[in-house]
Amino acid sequence: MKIGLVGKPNAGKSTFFTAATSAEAQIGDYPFTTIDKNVGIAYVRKPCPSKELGIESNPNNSLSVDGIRYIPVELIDVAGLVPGAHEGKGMGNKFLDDLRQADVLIQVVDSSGKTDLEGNSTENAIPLEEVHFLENELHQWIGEIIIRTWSRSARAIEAGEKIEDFLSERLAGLKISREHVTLSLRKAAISKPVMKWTLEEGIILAKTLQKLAKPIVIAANKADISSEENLDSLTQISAIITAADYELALKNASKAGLISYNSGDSNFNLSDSKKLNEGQQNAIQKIEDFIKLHGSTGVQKCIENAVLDKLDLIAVYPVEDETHYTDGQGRVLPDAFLLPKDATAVDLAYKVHTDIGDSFIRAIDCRSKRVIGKDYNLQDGDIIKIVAGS
Ligand SMILES: Nc1nc2c(ncn2[C@@H]2O[C@H](COP(=O)(O)OP(=O)(O)OP(=O)(O)O)[C@@H](O)[C@H]2O)c(=O)[nH]1
Ligand SMILES: [Mg+2]
Repeated sequence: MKIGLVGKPNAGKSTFFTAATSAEAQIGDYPFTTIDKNVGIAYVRKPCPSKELGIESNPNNSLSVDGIRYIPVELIDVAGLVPGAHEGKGMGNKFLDDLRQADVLIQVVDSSGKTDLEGNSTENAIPLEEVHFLENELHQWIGEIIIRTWSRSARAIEAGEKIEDFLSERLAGLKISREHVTLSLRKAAISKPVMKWTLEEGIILAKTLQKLAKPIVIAANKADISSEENLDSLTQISAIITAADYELALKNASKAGLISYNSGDSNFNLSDSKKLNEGQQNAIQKIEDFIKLHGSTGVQKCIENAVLDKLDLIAVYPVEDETHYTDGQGRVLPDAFLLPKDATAVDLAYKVHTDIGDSFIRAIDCRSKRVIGKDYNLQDGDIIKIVAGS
């Protein structure tokens, strides 16, 4: 599971990235601070079944703290994108390659209006323009890949190659599946003969492909210095209000032992043993007011919205012993896997290991101890034992 952080330069992508992961990225109040991508691990929270079952878990691929399972997802922070990137402006399209493997994107928007589309200081920029230009650049990028050397491609299609096959193969590197291609072709219903397609048709397909294969969550960042009007315009398109630098400050204060705070929380506690100086007290007060008003700093909310809402993934716990919920090494509820809502027992088997998928015999729902088949539709929080042949 990979989430790409995208947006214009200076919007706060690297701040968001550093706040959400244990990795560090360079942060600067000038455009193109980031050139090479940063990759780190963020977490999605789910209730850990250990709590409900009254047992201690012993996680392997994830973490469990106070009855909450933290499931890792990869976060990729890339260079800023400017209008005309598809024609080589700014860093050009090169960095888009860093996003090829992303399943979902979070666009960090500077909602304060204090930077222009190139990331330079200004006044009264319109944040919604960022949203439109970024979509446009993504559509150009995908559209151009579709239509590259089209006359040769079209001849192959005319000669009998199925367009679904051709496009799925061409777009596989962008993590666009055959299903995405089929759905997009159906939705776009382009009547023009394939031989006559130009970039225009490429972009029509790219628009639906992007929605399916790279859906976008909008973070209305720098909300701490935004006008209500700007924030309203973004929340009307379902943006999530964020203050990435507040999240970063809370994370650092927590590391320094000044406060106790978990990402996504709607409050934090000051440490009894350490005293804050006046500057720190003022900063903390501002953050507290923001969180009271908006519910949280919004960073964790964006990540969970991307994974659990946009991608609609569920968490499933495979085990080898259905009575003790352990793996072969005796670890209790070791792994939490994120899978699509329509995933089946055999999909989970393949996720554990290809061999286990290939030799799947049956599975057991460990809560009810009932035997379930290949096609059983997994439910969020399921604990499943897979029985496979050797
Ligand atoms: N007020 C405020 N400033 C922020 C926030 N998030 C980031 N910033 C500031 O915005 C500036 C740019 O932050 P970066 O994280 O480097 O932005 P970026 O999008 O990674 O920029 P590039 O790498 O140049 O594309 C820095 O001065 C940050 O401190 C926020 O939520 N509120
Ligand atoms: Mg950056």
